[in-house]
Amino acid sequence: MEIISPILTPFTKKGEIDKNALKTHAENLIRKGVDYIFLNGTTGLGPALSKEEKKETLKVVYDVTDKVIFQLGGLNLNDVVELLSFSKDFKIVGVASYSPYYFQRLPEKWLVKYFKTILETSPHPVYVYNYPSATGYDISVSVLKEIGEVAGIKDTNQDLAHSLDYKINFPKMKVYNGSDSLVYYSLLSLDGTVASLTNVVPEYIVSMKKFIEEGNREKALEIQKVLNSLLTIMRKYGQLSATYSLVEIFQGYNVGYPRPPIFPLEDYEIKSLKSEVDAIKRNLESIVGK
Ligand code: FW2
Repeated sequence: MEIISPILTPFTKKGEIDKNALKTHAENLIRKGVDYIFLNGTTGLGPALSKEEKKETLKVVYDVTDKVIFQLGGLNLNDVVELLSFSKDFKIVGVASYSPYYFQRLPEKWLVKYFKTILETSPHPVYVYNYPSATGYDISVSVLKEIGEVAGIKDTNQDLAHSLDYKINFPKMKVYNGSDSLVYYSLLSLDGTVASLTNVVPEYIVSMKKFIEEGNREKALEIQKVLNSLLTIMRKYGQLSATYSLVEIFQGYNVGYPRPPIFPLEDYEIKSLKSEVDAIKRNLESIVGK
C-alpha cells in the first residue's frame, strides 16, 4: 500500500522554478513517510512546465530521493521521447504520462500509439496517468490491453469502481486512485493513493495508512472525514493555489508561488484560509492523539 505525493512545483515571484523550495519540500515529504514522489503531475502544474523545466524538477528531487515517478507527458511526442532519453541516467521508480489532452476526438488507435511509443522507448517502468475529466480521454480496460504491459495506472476518478475495474482486469498491475476524497478507500482496496493533500498534511495521510495496517479503520476514516472538510474549504479559494499557502500553514515553510493562470492567493485570502483551517488542524491533532 503506497502513499504517493504529486509534489507541487514552487516558483519564484519572477516565475522560475524555486529549486531550494522544491528540495526542502521533497525532503520533508520523504521524512514524513511518503513512499514515492510523483513529479510534474497536476498539482505540480505539469502541463504548465516546459521540457527543460521538467528535467530541472527531476534533477532537484533526485538529489533528495530516487523514489520518483517522473511524469513527462505532453502534446509534443518528440519532447516526450527526449525526456524519456534524459531519464536514462536516473535510477527512478518509473515514468508516467497523461493522455495527450486538449486535442479532442483523437482516434483511439492514436492514443494507443502515443502510450505504446512511451512503453517501447522508456528505460523505466511506465505508469499511465488517467484523468478523464481533465484530459477528455478515459483509458479504458480495452485501450490499456492494447497498450501493453504497463507497471501501473493512476486513476484520478471519483468513481472508485472505475479504478477497481483495472485491478480486476490487471491483478499484477499497480492501481492507484488520485482523488483526495478517496484516500481511505484507495488505501483499503487498491495499491495506494496519489493524493494532492500529501503536500499539506503528509503525516496524517501516513497515519491513515498506519491505522489501517493496525486494523483501526475507524480512526483512518475519521481522518478522511476531516480531509474532506479541508478539501471543501480549499476549493472555495482554488485548490491548486490553496495548496501552496497551506503547506506554509501546516508544515511551517514557504514553497513560493504557483504559476499563473494558477494565480497565488491574495494576502486577505491567505488570512481567511488560515482562520478557516484552524479547526481542521485541531481535529487532526486530536485524532492522532497529539
Ligand atoms: C496529481 C494527482 C492528484 C490529482 C488530483 C486532481 O498529479 O496532482 O490528480 O488532485 O484534482 O495525482
